[in-house]
Amino acid sequence: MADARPHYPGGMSSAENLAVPDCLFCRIVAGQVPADLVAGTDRVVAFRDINPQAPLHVLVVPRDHHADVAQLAAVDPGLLADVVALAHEVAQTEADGAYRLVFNTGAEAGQSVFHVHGHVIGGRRLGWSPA
Ligand code: D5M
Repeated sequence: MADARPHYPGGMSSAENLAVPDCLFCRIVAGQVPADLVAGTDRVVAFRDINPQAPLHVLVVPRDHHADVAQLAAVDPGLLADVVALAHEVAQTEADGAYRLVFNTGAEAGQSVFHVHGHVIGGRRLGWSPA
C-alpha cells in the first residue's frame, strides 16, 4: 500500500519529525525560548500569544513538529484531537466557554510559524469576518 504520509522538506519522515532546528515553537516546547505556559500534557502545550488579539489568546501546539493542520491530520489525527481538546479545556478555564479556534494554514492565510498551532481566541464577543 502506498505511503500516504506527506513529504517533508529535507527528506524527514514523520517518525523523524519530532523537533526541527530553528523552529520557534519546537524551541518553546523544548524550553529553549521562554513562553507564558498555561496548560499542557505529554503531547500538547498551550501558551499565551505574544501579540494577543482578545482577552483570551492562547496557542495550542503539539510537542512534535508538524508544519500545518493538514499535515497533522494526515499523519496523526489523534494528536490533532489532543490539540482541540486542550484548546477546549483552556477556553472553559479562562473564558466563558465560547471561543474561536483558528488554524491559519499557508502564508497567504496568515500563517507565519510553520509548526501547527491553534489560536484559541475568546473572552469577548467576536465579530465576523476575519480581514
Ligand atoms: O501565528 C503565529 C502566532 O505566534 C502570532 O499570533 C504571534 C505568535 N508568536 C510569535 N512568537 C511568539 C512567541 N515567542 N511566544 C508566543 N507567541 C508568539 P500565525 O497563525 O502563524 O500567524
